[in-house]
Amino acid sequence: MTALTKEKPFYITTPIYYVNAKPHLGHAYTTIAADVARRYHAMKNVPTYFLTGTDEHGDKIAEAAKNEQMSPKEYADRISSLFKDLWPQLDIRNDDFIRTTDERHKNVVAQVLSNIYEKGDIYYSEYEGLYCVGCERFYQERELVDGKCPDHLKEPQRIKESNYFFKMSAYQDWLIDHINQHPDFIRPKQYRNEVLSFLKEPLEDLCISRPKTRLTWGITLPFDDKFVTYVWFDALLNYVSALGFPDDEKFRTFWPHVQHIIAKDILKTHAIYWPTMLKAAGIPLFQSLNVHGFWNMGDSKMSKSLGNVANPLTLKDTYGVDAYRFFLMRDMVFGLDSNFSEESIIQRINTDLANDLGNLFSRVLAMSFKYFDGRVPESDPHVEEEFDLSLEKEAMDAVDDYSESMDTFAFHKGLAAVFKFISRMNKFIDEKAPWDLAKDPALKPRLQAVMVNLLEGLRLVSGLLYPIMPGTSKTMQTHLGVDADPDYYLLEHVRAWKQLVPGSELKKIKALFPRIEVKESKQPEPVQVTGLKPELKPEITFDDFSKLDLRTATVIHAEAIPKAEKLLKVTVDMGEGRERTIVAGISKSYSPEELIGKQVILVANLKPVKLMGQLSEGMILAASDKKGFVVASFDTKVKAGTPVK
Ligand code: ME8
Repeated sequence: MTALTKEKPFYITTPIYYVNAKPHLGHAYTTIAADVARRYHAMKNVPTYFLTGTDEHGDKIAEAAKNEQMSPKEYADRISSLFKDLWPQLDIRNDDFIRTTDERHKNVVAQVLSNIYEKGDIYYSEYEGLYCVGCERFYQERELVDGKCPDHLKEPQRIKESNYFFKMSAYQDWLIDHINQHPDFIRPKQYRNEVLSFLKEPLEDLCISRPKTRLTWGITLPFDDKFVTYVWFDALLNYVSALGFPDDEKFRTFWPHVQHIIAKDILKTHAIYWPTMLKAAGIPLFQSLNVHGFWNMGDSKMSKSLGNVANPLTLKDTYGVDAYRFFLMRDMVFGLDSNFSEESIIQRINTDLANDLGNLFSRVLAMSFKYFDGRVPESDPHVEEEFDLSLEKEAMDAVDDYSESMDTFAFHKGLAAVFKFISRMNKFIDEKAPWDLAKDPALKPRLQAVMVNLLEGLRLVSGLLYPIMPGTSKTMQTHLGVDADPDYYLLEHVRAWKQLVPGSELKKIKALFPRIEVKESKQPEPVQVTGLKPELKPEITFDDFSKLDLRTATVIHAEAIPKAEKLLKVTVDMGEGRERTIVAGISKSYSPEELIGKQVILVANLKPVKLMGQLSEGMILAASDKKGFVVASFDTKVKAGTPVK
């Protein structure tokens, strides 16, 4: 057993969601991700705290309530409870649910505002600016796309009024330094770069009030009762008010370890407004802002204002809560956008859950019943060693890869590590052929060793899957005869090899995840490849070949090059913070969105050239036929920058 280093408490927050419409899959994703992170950290046996809630003040809510002919508070009560009641149904176990209309929150907002005002960082002035009601914030011209808010695709309103301002600009240089000195402050790194690049231009001060003549639905400013607090200045403070800032024990225990999860739509408010507010208020900064991409439906972001949303409850009812949680965590590369479709859920369930995991589980249990009467056999370590019958090394590698990924919110990678081990176990069965060993009584010690290793591997998998699929994890443990012991969910215990007690009883299972039958499956047309000339090029020596530096790389950005019909400008991550730009002639075969997140093989030492005015620093390998290109990739993800031989 490897002793784990002493870990610190863990405090995780989601954005508090606006109550102007019902929850959809995007909200479910963030909140499930926070739940997964919370459960994973609980496995390290540290105190954890998980906060979510609703954001209830401001123009947007006042408008929505008016449309429903309700008072803002009645309206907020109704929608807030939809969020609050949804989470337990998705097996989300938050410790607290904050509402910005809670007295405890309003008091903290007033207190922090007074502190900053007394310090001299809030002043009164006239302002004219462009305001997006959807985002509840003023936009600078340079942030608009074709004069419109990039998220809501609407022109902002021009508003001119006297208001209170927070001297955000005074903290610009300090913020840039802080981000530079703390590489994990904003992650993944493309968002850190985005914020740093935004901060290259001068920051404006932040308008933090709304006159009551225009809006009354908000927290009254403690130093001027003719104004309410700007909704973002109010909302961001939920992360401290919920812990009982400033004196509560909870605040002292958890605040120093806070991790925020958000999507990229609210990057600037969290990466710029929030740290400068904390600094001005004399509150220590958060540890990391963990930023994920958007779930898209069709070509655009799934959003309540666009109306193209997927209902998390319907999906959960159709596919089951664990399969739904698994799909969300496995399919989205944390940080990048993902396209949602029901076909992709079905594919994940059938491939990963029914085939790879489910079949393995029922196969191993069925064999245990057939050969050992449904009991865990004993295994002789010498036999394991002599005949190479141990899975321990692969299991430990899986735990290490899983932990490294889960620690940095790369849930998709954590799951990929578990499923790599699952395929290893499936291969192990085929290689060791227990059915052959069972034919010869002299080979019984080997059969025992094989089965113990498989059962042990499944116990380990059941533990690693707990944060993502708590129900499945429990079902697996019940069938492996170990569910009574809460220790089985401690990472240290999960990692310890050979925990199953010989002689203990197993339970049969039909199917952990039944396959989903798709009635109309459209088979793709077979590709007709004609006119290919398979002429081989002249021979080269091994030395010639070894001059090539081939590396794995992950596509992090791709865009069309104007006026270049076939070219895409592709930015790849080569690991260890190295990025390259490649101009690739594959735009007829791939859209930029399809490429993002793909792992490719890069000729990394090709002399850079300029193509259509763009520097291309390498080449991406692809198969080419009459129909176009298919980019070469791997069946399992490998670390970016790994040499390809
Ligand atoms: O912005 N894909 O609330 P909000 C992925 N009240 N995640 C999505 C998503 C999508 N298509 N759509 C929404 C607010 N989300 C403020 C926050 S915090 C102090 C105040 C998720 O209801 C994602 O987490 O618009 C995103 O950041 C959040 O919902 C926005 O929720």
